[in-house]
Amino acid sequence: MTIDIITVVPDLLESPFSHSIMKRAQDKGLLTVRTHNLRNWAINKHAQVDDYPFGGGAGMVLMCEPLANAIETLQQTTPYDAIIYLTPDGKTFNQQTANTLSLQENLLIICGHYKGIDERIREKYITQEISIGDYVLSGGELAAAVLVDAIGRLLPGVLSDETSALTDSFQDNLLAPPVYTRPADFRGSLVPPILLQGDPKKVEEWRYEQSLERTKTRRPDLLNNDC
Ligand code: 6GU
Repeated sequence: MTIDIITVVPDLLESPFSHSIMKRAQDKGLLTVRTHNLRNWAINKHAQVDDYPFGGGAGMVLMCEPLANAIETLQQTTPYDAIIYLTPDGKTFNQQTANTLSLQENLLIICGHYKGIDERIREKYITQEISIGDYVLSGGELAAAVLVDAIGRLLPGVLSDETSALTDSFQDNLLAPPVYTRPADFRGSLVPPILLQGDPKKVEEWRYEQSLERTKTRRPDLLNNDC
């Protein structure tokens, strides 16, 4: 899968994909992440990509021309399955959306900044608008890192069997059960004995019960929810 990201702060997106699972996904050739600096398509020698909002008010707006040119340039070499704009007024991101997007071949992500992007770009190019939650970030870059991570780890071959995404919280609308590692006795605090007894079926049952219990108490909304 290839994910292209258009941003005014490409530096912000350097580290998140350079470590751990995202790095491995790229090293294995399963995921390609390319960031593109919107200023490469600036309208003048001042590297201008934003301007004051018509009608007045605080903040700047990313202009049509640089974004249109950036998107159209990238489209010349990559047929995008989705062009995603990251914005607090988009649809809230969840595991279901991550699953669906992980089945695509080529994604283009647009990071907004300041007050956002000119509405005409949204109307003309954007196929999907996504928010990562009900709070406001200063730009879409951190949201892009969240999306790429959540999607990238789902690509076949990225996770090993042991870390399989199939047992993730939310993959079955249940929160993950508690986990323990050595020592079995930490300052008198003991690991649940069933985990030490070596009966995989019992362990599986216990984990399921714990998941259910945890979901009931912490996130009852997930239990009657088919998304
Ligand atoms: Cl996608 N962008 C910004 N700027 N703020 C957000 C967001 C996105 N999702 C939640 N807050």
